[in-house]
Amino acid sequence: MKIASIRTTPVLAPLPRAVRTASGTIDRFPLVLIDVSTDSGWVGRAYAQVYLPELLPALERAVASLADMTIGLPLAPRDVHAHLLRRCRLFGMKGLLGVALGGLDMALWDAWARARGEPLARALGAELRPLRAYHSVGLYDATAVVAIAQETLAAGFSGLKIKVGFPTFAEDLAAVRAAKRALGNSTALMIDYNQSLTLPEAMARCKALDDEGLEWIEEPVLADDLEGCARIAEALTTPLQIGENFHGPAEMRAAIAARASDLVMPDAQFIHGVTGWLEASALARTAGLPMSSHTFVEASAQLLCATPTAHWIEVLDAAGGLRHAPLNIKDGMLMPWDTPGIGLEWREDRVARHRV
Ligand code: SMN
Ligand code: MG
Repeated sequence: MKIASIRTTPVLAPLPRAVRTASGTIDRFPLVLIDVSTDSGWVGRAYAQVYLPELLPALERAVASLADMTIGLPLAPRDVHAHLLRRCRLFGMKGLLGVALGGLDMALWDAWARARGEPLARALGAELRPLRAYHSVGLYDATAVVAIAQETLAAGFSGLKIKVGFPTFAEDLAAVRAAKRALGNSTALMIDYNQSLTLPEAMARCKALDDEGLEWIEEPVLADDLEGCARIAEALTTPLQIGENFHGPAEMRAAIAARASDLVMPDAQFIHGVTGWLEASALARTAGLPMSSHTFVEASAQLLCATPTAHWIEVLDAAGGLRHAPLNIKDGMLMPWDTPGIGLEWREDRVARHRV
């Protein structure tokens, strides 16, 4: 079976509500939908995402350019991945190109699993199982966060992650305490600074939050300041979480070597797709690090089933407004879909409406 053609569709996917972070707001999710067709008629679907609408054309071009290098190759996702890494060695595989590789890789594995008639997890040798799920939302002050926490409980999540990084620490603390009070003791609370603090400010704020019963503190400083991350992790009892900005498994290896965090949460596209995730999950296992996901809830659900140290699945449903199947969350857990591949089918009417 050979790769026959690859179609890219840029969209601005609607969200139930904007995601405000300390490092910018996402109103609609800029996605490139990727459809791989094979000469046997199997189709694979995935998407890549970029947080800025202005970068959507560049991401689409990056996906299409890599796709051009794969036409006519056998549908063997690991071999195609190795081929693309080799072709791009002189330039490197970071930023937009790495993200394009990640999206394309997911679409190829999707086609590969569909051709076997199995959900991706099962095709990778793992059984489907419920995954501990948390609701991931933006930045809310102490008043607004209460309604979000109540919604999280009603929707049956095991946890809630809120953004922090207000101008003052007092505002962060007030939001954390209000969320915690509304959630009660049996629902976890995580917080995410989205790299917004300097090292001294992060050290001060994180230490002051250390007794608030948080499940983790995420990205307090620049994600590539591995030494700064390690110093904060060392100073805290609360676990430090990073990983959404690991560009490929090699960056995760470097972070582990630097003891930059207690937990890891690679992003399925930034880590270079299914192939990169499998490498990353092996690194997490040998280092003994719990591994969670970042966005990409559909692919991540399948992948976490095959991840030895699987921890939490993030539910930030970037493509939910364009997709047929709803997410299945019950008793705090997300149940991965028992359908071939990753399980993405687009609602074509919605895709047409949100196409750029
Ligand atoms: C995040 C980053 C970018 C878009 C949405 C959410 C965030 C997360 O850092 O951890 O979900
Ligand atoms: Mg984050």
